[in-house]
Amino acid sequence: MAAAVNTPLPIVVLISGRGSNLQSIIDAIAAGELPVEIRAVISNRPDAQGLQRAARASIATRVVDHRQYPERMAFDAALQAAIDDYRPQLVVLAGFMRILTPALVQHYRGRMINIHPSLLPEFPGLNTHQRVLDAGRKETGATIHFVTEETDGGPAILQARVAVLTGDDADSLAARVLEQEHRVYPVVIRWYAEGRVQLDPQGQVRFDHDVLERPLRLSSESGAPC
Ligand code: NHR
Ligand code: GAR
Repeated sequence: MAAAVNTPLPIVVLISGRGSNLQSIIDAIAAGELPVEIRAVISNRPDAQGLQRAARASIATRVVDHRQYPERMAFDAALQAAIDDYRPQLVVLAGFMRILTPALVQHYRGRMINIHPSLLPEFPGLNTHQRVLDAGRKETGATIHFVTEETDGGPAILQARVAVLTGDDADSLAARVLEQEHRVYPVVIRWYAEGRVQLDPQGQVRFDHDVLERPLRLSSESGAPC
């Protein structure tokens, strides 16, 4: 029992680009704040900057280039085989930009999470910050959720809120939301590693065994869930 508690949770991180969320996870592990081991970072783009971040941290990297696969099913089969080579207990989507097929999603049911830069269920999909601005919203944020067949529609674990300011453009808004992403993603991954967050058989999120009626937030003062 004691040994199991001290064993870091093996994870695989999927990226498509810059990898700043990946970096926040790497940094939290290095700081001793996150009891996980990144077994591999897998990108669908060979030029993703996050691959260099992984290499710098001596983490294994793989590329499964979606352009080499004529169909989504074939890409996802190759991706799933690559992930399973590392036997992760959790798969973390961090700026991963390809919609995943039901077969892959079902294979990792309850073991795959994503961070999306809006307050879901509002503004799923791409180009979120510009759409938030065009809609005249005063508030936006980020949502961490379990991945299901419905893109950006899986049950939410935690949301971080960000005010939209006068004069914001998509870039300034994205930067402030990203700061919050870097703060909250390592915390939720830690909860998962500690067994505090689970997807139950009914498809509901449980936190410390209780069903979540709404997504958690993090108190900005104490960092405690609320
Ligand atoms: N897959 C499933 N099944 N469910 C989710 O919740 C998923 C998912 C795959 C990715 C991330 C998501 C986001 O946070 C994510 C969640 C890409 C697209 C998209 O339209 C939409 C949502 C997300 C990621 N991608 C285009 C596609 O045709 C390609 C875009 C590109 O390659 O640049 O796959 O926003
Ligand atoms: C993040 O803001 C993430 O929420 C978003 O892309 C950015 C990736 O940044 N994800 C999506 O839009 C998924 N479709 P990063 O590569 O620096 O972590």
